[in-house]
Amino acid sequence: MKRLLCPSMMCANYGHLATEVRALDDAGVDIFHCDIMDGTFVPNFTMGVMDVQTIRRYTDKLVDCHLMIENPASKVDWFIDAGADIIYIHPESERYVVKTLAHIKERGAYAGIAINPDTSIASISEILNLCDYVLVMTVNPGFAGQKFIDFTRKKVQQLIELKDQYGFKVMIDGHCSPDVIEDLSALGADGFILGSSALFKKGKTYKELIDHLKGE
Ligand code: S6P
Ligand code: MG
Repeated sequence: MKRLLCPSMMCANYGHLATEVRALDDAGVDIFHCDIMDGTFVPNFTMGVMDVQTIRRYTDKLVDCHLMIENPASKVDWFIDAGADIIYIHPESERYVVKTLAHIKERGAYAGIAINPDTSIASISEILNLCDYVLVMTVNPGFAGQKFIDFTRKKVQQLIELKDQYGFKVMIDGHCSPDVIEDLSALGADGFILGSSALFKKGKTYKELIDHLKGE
């Protein structure tokens, strides 16, 4: 099964963002992953609307926005207008998740949820049928370069068992090293967010790294 490889753009070199986007696109990545934080839902600030606009300008590939913000309902339009194809919201931060996922789809984008390590599958079972993508956080959201939280592997496995019935893709975010990618890909995960563990500042070209990570 083809793996979806998704560079985490908060790890890119912002002094040369256009060059980075073009090089990653040429290397064969699938989805550009944009981490949007508000300093409240997670203790950090990273990318914003203008960064998404810039990335959109330099690639025709899919662009996702992972909204790590409180009350995302009032902000999803900003990111769809900026050119995002996929919007992930955290159900932990939104009171009316069903309504917001439906709105994302009405706007013509793909709807996704991102779930924290402490969010159970039982608590999201009602909304899985509205999701095109489920992004499983295998670290606590907020920062790149963290350690993989081992107990999240079981949740990945459970979601893989449900994905065909509901029709969503299982995406993994947090410490996706080459070993983690091999392991979870063999289980049936569809895609991986690539940050400091597999893609950036590795002393090799993006093409060399992506060719290897494709595992074909
Ligand atoms: C973290 C964020 C992620 C990171 C990515 C970094 O809150 O959602 O997308 O950017 O996980 O990858 P790594 O390999 O440095 O853990
Ligand atoms: Mg992310």
